Amino acid sequence: MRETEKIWMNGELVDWNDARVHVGAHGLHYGSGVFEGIRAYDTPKGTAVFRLTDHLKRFDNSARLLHMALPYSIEDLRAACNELIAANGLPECYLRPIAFYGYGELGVSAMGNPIDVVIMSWPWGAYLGEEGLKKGISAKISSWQRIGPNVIPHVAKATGVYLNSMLAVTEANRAGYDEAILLTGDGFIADGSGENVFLVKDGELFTPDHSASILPGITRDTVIQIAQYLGYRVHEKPLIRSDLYLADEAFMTGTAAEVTPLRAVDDVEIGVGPITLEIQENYLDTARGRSERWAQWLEYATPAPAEA
Ligand code: PPE
Repeated sequence: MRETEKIWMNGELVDWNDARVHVGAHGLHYGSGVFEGIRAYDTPKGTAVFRLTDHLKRFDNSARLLHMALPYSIEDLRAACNELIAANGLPECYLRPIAFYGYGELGVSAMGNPIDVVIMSWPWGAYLGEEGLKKGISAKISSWQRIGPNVIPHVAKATGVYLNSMLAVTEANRAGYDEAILLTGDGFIADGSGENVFLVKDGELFTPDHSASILPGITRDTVIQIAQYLGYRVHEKPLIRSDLYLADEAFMTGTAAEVTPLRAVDDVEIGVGPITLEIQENYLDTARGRSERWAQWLEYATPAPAEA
C-alpha cells in the first residue's frame, strides 16, 4: 500500500508510522471490528467524497450490530475524514474508517474493552486492475458459502466477516481466477469477496436481494438508481449460478471495484457488453462530478470555488 503522511486515530492526526495498537487488542484476536471503504474523487470542483454520509451511516449501523457504541457521531467522523484529506493533500484517495474493540481484557466477550476508531487514507487504483475495468475479470463460484444471517450479521461490514471473503478469493486466485462469487447455503448468488453482483438478461438488470446475505452495497444502490434513470428495469431477486452462466452480461460493483465487468464465470465466457459499459461510464461520470443529475452524492472535502 502507498503510505501517506497522517492517520486519524482516536481524535488526533498522527504520523503514519506512529498509528499503532497493542498486540493484545481484542479486535486482533477475535475480528471484532467494523470498517468502511469510501472513495474521494478529483472533480472539477475539487475533491469530493462519494456518498460519505451514507458510508458513515452504514459504519454506525455496523457498529450497532456489534453492540459497539462509537465514541464519535457521524458529524464528527465526517469532519475527521475531511481533516485527514486536507492533511494528506491527495486529490483522490480511498478512505478506510475502522472501529474495533481495543486493548483491555482478553476473552471473547468484548464487555469493558475500549473502542478504538481510526481513519486511514491512501491512493488506491483500480481494485481488479486497469485491465479488469476495461476487459473484465474472471470469477469462480466459491466452494465457501457466504455467511448466513444467523451466523454473523452480514449487513454489518465487520472485520471478522472478511475471513469468509479471504478464503473465497484466495481459493479463486490459487485456481487462476481473478475473483470469487459466494453462494448462500441454499445456493443463491450472494456477493463477490468484495463486491455485489449484477447480471443483464434481455436488456434488464438483475441483482440478488437482501435475503441472499449480501452486504447492502452503496455502489449497488447507486447503480440501481442510475440504471433506472437510464430506462432499464432492475430486478432485485434470488438468482442461481445458472443465471450467470446464461447471462448476456455481468458485472460487479463496489467502492473499490467501481463497476467491473465480469467476462467469465467458471470458464463460461460471458464477454463484456454494452449495457455494462454504459453503466460503468455513467457511474464514473457521477463519482467524478461530471453529471449534474446526481450532484447530491458528492460531498466536497474542500469548499467548492465560487462560480465564475
Ligand atoms: N460486498 C462485499 C462483501 C464487500 O466487501 C463490498 C465492498 C461490497 C459488497 C460493495 O459495497 P459498496 O462498497 O458499499 O458498494 N468492499 C469494500 C472493501 C474491499 C476490500 O478489499 O477491502 C470496498 O469496495 O471498499
